[in-house]
Amino acid sequence: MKKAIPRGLYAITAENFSNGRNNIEIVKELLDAGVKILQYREKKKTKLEKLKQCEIIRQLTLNYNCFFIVNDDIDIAMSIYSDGLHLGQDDLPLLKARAIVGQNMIIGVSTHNPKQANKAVTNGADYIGVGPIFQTFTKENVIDAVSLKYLEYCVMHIKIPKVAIGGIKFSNLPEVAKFKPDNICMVTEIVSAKNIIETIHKAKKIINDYY
Ligand code: TZP
Ligand code: MG
Repeated sequence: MKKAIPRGLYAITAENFSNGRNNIEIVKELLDAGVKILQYREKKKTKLEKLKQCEIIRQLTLNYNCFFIVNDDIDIAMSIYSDGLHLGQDDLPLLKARAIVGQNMIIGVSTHNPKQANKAVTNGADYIGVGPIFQTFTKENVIDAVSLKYLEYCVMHIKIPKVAIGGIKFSNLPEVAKFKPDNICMVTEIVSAKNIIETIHKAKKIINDYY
C-alpha cells in the first residue's frame, strides 16, 4: 500500500549549502524539528557515498515517522526501501521507473510547464514539483523561473499533490503559501540556517497560517 504524502514543509538536503555540516547532521536537526517529508538530493557524491548516507537516513526517518524520498537514483531508492523516488524531466521516464519500482513506491516528477504537469498526471505521478517559482542558484543548469503564474495554473488544474519549489525564502514565502500548494520546499533557506530547528518552526508557523 502506498503511504499518504504528508502536507506542509518539504525538506531537501543540499550538503554544499549546509555551512560545513554533512547531510546526516542536517537531517537529524530536520527530524528533531518535526519535518515529516524529506528528499535526499546530492549531486556531488559517488553512488556509494550516497547509498551510505541514504541507509542512515532511511533508519532515522523510520524512527521519526518521516516520509523519505530519494532523488534521481532508482537503485538506491529500491535498495533502502524509501517511500518515494523523485525524477526530473531528463531522468528515467516515469513509466519506465514505475515498471521497475512497482505500485507501492511514490513517484514525484519535477515540472516546469502545464504540458509537463498534465503528462505527469496522465502517466500516474503521485505528485509534481512546481518550479523553480523564483530564480535559484541552488540547482545547476536550472531553467528560468516559472513564476507564481505556473503555480496558480497547477493549483487550479492539476489534481495530484503539488510541491512548490525554487527560490522560496522567508521574504516571499507568504506569496507562495497563499496559493496553498500541498507542500512548500525551501532548500538553502533551511539547510544554510545557523539554527535549523528555529528556522523550521518559523517556516511551519507561516505555512500553517495559510492552510
Ligand atoms: N528543483 C527546482 S529548484 C530547486 C530544485 C531542487 C532548488 C531549490 O533550492 P532553493 O535554495 O530553495 O532555491
Ligand atoms: Mg534528477
